[in-house]
Amino acid sequence: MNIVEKVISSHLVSGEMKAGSEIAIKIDHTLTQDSTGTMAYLQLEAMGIDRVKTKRSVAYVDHNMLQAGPENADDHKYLQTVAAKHGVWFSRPGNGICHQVQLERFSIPGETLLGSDSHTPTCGAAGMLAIGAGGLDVAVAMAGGPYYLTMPKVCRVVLTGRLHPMVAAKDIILELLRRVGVKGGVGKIFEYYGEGLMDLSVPERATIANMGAETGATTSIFPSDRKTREFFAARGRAGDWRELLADPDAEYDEEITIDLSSLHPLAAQPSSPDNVTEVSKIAGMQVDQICIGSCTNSSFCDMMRVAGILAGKRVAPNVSLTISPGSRQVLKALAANGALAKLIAAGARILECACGPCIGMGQAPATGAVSLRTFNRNFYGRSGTPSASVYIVSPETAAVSAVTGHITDPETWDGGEPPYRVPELFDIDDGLLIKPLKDTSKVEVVRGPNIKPVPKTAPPAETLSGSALIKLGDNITTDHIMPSNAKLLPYRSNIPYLADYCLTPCDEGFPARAKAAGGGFIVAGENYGQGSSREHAALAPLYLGIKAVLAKSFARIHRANLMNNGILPLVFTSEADYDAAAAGEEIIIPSAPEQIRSAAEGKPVKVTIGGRETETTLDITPRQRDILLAGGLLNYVRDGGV
Ligand code: MIC
Ligand code: SF4
Repeated sequence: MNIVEKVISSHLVSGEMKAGSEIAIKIDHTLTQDSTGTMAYLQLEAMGIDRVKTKRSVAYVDHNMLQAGPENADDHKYLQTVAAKHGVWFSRPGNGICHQVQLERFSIPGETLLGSDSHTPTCGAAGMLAIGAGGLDVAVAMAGGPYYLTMPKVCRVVLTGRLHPMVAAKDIILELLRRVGVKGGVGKIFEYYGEGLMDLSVPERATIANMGAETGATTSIFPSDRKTREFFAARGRAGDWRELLADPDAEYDEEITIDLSSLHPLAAQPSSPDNVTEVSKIAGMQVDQICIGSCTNSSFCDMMRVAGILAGKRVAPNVSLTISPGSRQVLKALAANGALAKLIAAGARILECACGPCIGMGQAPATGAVSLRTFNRNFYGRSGTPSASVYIVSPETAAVSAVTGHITDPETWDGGEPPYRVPELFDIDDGLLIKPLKDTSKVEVVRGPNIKPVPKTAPPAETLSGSALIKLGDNITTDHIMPSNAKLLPYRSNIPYLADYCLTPCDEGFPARAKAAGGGFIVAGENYGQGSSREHAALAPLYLGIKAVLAKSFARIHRANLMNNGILPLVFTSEADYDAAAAGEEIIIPSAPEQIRSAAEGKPVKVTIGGRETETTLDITPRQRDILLAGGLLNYVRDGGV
């Protein structure tokens, strides 16, 4: 068996491990973060569960950290108390970015993790099967339910050769993105293999597993080998390590080979992670801002390479450089070995261990600025400044460019690759992790005024009708559908407020039009809903009365989020039907419940668009049929479904 099959077969609850068929797996661990977590715990509470049933569930606070008003702190209080009430670990603000901390403290090779964040696959670096999902799916897993997914194809990524100095793990994943694009991983798991792995530490593998999410893949996974054992030992967790390798005769659905020695530093240009070019081709471009950090590149190794490059140098006068270490463990190690002092001396602006600028929580660049970031997404508007041009690069490229003031190929840097030493044993300090209580009977859940109830869903009406409220192109991200920035993130627990910003980066008038019409439909192109796991990108449309989205194709997590909230994800069967559809046209789906039933038997769903009879597909399993007929997953679970 390959690694994916080994983990799935040992967790299989139902279904057959055949690519394309529905399977359900047992979830050992869950994680939530604050911007998706409030909804997930409100949903868990609505299920009436006293205590989570997983081996370990952790609630992190890492996104909503600006606290410009009481809303963020209200959410933190709710999360801390609701976690305590339900036997969930709580990672306090300041402890670090969820994926970094989960990898360092809680990853276990061969076990499963479901997280309400699309970068949950980060723990695949340590041989976990780690999958991102909507908050409601995670709530169901916390309540002990299995996680349903389509058995993905397994694509083996063979890494041969060795990286040149100053070429980084980030360049490997950018190369994969250059080859497969932002939807090339849909329906797949990337399983890594090859001699090239021997030079990649777990944090470097984590950069790759993390950003595999940008291909649309279900997840990415690495073997648990000697390197993995070193990682666990250095974190005082040797006992959690176990070997996990593919069998020598393992089979794969697909294979991609990357010769590491052929790679040079790469950059994703605005505004898509797959718009990749060589750094040498854009070298010389003046830079205004450089941000180093995020769950992709904030490990101890990343920070040490940056500190080595910046040591004894000064940030160029035209550049504002921010650095956010990924966790308190990383920050303490940098403080102890003097690297932090070097970063400060070079003029870096040290930010707290959190997502920060990656999700537009502060550090929005100047109008029209060029911003170089070591993050994973450069979607339009995500930095908080729509006119800014955001490039995604490695920490090496970022640090070297911070000194020169313009985009610089680190292979031309005469200092070469700075050496650094990884501690044999990190300072283990879990002081900001609060363990679950045995007796939770005295815990009071605190709900500030910012915590609003989850919108209710209802079973579909006999006829669904309304107009096409908007027509969109390809690759619409969840950052378009439900933008997140310092002004909006505080309202993640307040759907009525957020709904007024739904799809506004595409069309300012959308929310008002949807409200005036009492709801309707969205028409979109390929890969609709790529990016984040935020359920809000389904909840806000639900609140605005959206009944179905008609698209050429959907991103995995968003498609599940739509169905979980009772919204139909219909797929055009012909290009011409999409081309012909126009905003404002009337859309009618007759006999909706009946058509949902027959869709589960493989029949097309008939839709009238502007008077034209059109066939769409709704590729659903019997369980998904029942979820849609119940008006969403919460109703389905409440009615006794699993
Ligand atoms: C992101 O990187 O887009 C986020 C913010 O972490 C999201 C979660 C969210 O929207 O809260 C994600 O990746 O799922
Ligand atoms: Fe946080 Fe950015 Fe990672 Fe999302 S991608 S979890 S916002 S650091």
